[in-house]
Amino acid sequence: MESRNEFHRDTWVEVDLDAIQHNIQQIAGQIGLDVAIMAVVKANAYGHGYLPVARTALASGATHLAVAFIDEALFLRKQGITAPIMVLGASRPEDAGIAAANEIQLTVYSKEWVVQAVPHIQNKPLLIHVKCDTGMGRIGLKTADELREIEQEAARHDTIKIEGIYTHFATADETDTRYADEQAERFRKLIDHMKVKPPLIHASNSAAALMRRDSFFSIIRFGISMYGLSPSNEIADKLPARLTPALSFHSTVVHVKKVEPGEKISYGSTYEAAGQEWIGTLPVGYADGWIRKMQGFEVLIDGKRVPIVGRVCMDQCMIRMPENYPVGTKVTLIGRQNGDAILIDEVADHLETINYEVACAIAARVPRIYSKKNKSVFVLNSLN
Ligand code: PMH
Repeated sequence: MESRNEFHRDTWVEVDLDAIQHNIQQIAGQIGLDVAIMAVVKANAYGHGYLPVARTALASGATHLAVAFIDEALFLRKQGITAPIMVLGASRPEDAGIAAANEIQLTVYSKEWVVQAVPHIQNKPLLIHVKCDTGMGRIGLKTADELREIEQEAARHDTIKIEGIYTHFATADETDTRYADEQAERFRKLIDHMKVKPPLIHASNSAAALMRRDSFFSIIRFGISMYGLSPSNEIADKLPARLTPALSFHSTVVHVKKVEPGEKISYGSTYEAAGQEWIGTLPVGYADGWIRKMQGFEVLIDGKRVPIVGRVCMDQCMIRMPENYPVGTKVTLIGRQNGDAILIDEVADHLETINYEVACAIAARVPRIYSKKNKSVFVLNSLN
């Protein structure tokens, strides 16, 4: 695969590609053979790395990829990905030509967009997915009239083909299904109005794919749970599949000191040693996505939980250690050590956010190490 890039810092992310394969196999077992899987790899594959995740997903049964923007799709094409890629976000009509030339499928939700896009398309046709806003309130058309207008306009041009129609749930990750039921019903009604049903009809994100059998249609858009994470805390213990988190986050003690009672640690001197304490310094900070709010949370060292003390700096933070662990000792920020584990959900709870945001926030400068069948296969360092 990729050439083995070196990196020179003691903080890294590990991505277990077998876990991604396992999670895709789990969902494939749930949805059955007649439903396809679109792997959602936007935002650097939720922080896991575009290319290794895209390749693993395609090798594990996904047939399509989804990203948010054309630039992400172009990046995948440049790296040699030939599978169908769709863009979930809004694109400019002027970019219809470059999308078509690169076989990138776009999201469309107005007739005007089609009219403006057509002059930009040259040889290859543009495949579009019509987005319906059934209650998410983000992008999409709402009425059968708007849908008919797009269908009619697309039918007038050989260069535009409606490949799909889709919607997105706002509350599929909640146990109360009423709002999602309404969305599904609105979506079904809109599909009924279509003169010609397109090849792909889709609605399910991970939560709907896991929790709503009525919403599979022809393909699901599988994001967060491909990475082994629950779409929400609310449904975490109700999931029908056994998911394995793919990402872990590690650092290393790079400096150790014994401090005396009253000595202060880090900016603002917010932490004061209560007694004689062993303080370790880690080369990870808020510029890596390990944000200042992590102060007061814990990390694992030697299988034990220890507190982060003092303010988190841009590139470093400090921990209080129960004993004199030597420089070079591995520290786990997210993941397992011996019997204990710090789950990404726990970090998200501490930060009053969701697991999606924690994964996406791990900065590009943190090297990613990929493993397959327990072997390290390659290192991706965005700085190379
Ligand atoms: N489809 C669309 C249109 C999406 O925006 C997303 C995720 C997915 C599918 C995949 O969802 P999942 O990761 O829950 O499986 N989009 C976002 C978002 O915009 N904010 O958080 C997740």
